[in-house]
Amino acid sequence: MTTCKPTRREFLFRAAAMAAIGALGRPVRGAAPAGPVSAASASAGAAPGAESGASAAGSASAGPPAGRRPNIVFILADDLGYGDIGCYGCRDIRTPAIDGLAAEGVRFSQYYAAGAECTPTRTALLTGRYFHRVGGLECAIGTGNVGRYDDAVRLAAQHDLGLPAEETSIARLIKDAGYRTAVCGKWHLGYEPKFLPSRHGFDRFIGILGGNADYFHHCETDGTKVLYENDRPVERPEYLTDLITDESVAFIRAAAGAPFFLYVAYTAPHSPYQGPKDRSPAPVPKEKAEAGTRAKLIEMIEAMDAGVGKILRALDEKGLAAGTLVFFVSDNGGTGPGTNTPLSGGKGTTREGGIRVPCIARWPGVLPRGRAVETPAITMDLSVSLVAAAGARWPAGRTPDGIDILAYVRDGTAPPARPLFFRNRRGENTWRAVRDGSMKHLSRQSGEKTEQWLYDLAADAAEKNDLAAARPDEVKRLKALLAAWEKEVQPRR
Ligand SMILES: [Ca+2]
Repeated sequence: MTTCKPTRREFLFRAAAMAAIGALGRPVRGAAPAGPVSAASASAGAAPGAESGASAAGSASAGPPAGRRPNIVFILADDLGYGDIGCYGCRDIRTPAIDGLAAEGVRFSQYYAAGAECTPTRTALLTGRYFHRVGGLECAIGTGNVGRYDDAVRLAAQHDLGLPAEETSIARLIKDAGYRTAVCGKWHLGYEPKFLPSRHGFDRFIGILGGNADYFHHCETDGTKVLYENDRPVERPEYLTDLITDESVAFIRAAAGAPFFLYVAYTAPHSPYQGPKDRSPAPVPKEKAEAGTRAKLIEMIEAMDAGVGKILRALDEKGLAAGTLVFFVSDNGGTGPGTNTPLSGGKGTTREGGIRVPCIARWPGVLPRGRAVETPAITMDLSVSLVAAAGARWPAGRTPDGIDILAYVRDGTAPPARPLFFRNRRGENTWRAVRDGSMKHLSRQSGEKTEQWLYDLAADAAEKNDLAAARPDEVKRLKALLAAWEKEVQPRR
């Protein structure tokens, strides 16, 4: 494990950013929370004698009850929109397993993927930090290991497009705390051997290297086979969603002794749009890879939900459900035939539909049952909560950008106020956003042209009523926050 101390630039900038926020006439406490944490019952919290999770970013910790560290199953869907599972209001897709998970746990209504695309959010999840700090990962790595904006193009040419092993991965931290670790599913943090899961603390990996693959032939649109088992390519006949489920179930069934951290990274419902019965002799051709119908998307999400059900049953059958923290989350908003109702925009944008996504957590005896959580949260909060739950610790000097959000949910208290920041790049386009309290400023820069909008999400989650012209001072204040943040998260490479 590599310990990274903050650079002099980071240290100086943090001091400058704090001063800048103070100069804007606000106390140095970040943003007002946009919504209350639903009151958690006292009986649900407990966790007496919880060990410190060593979260440098939050004072509360939902660390493990003494002597009872949970297993962790973190299920990540791919491009699953806010409006496409039952417990978030969807009416044409049946998701009984995921809905059941929400009924037994908590459902976040204002959870944000850190990125508007796959690679950025996965980087934030594994590092617990804004992905912008790493460099080159502000856009999904393109099929065939292609960079899609200037920094990424440069790094790809150097064979450096991926998550460096020097970054602190939560899998590494959790493994070092005594867990067995596995990732089943989509990696998308670099194709080169030096970027593979084994370099980031995963004992086991089976899944695809890149952002998507044919669900039956497990190849990219140029024909490259990308299904790997650990560090080597492997041939398997299964529908990819079922393969990920079966491997996850097998890992759970084999569990013995040490607690485990299982990262289940479904590729559903990302394109190509293939249901479980769509096996064909040849892979989906490139020109048809992005074409999909709502009916096909429904098949894919329902197959994933069936997989979630099998994973939960495997926990039940092993008698592990009560001692396991389960997350179900999406990595960015829906696209194509997906929906983000009632939000606007979708994948690749910093409109709410691009970044506000489903997030469910179940931890029996620690989290309340069947509660909606309105508090805004972001990917790095989950990283911090996972590390705390495992009783793992962040290395000195490696400060995460999240808070232990589950501790606040457990206790029914509001976390410290803070702004949340977003920036997604692709080609000449850059989407930015900052949310502070209920106010959100977002912009789209395309070459020399920049458009901007201001919304009050408390009254207008659908982002229909642009307040930018009416409230120039608020625009100025939020842009200053964003500018300070952008300076602070400058990439390392
Ligand atoms: Ca995605």
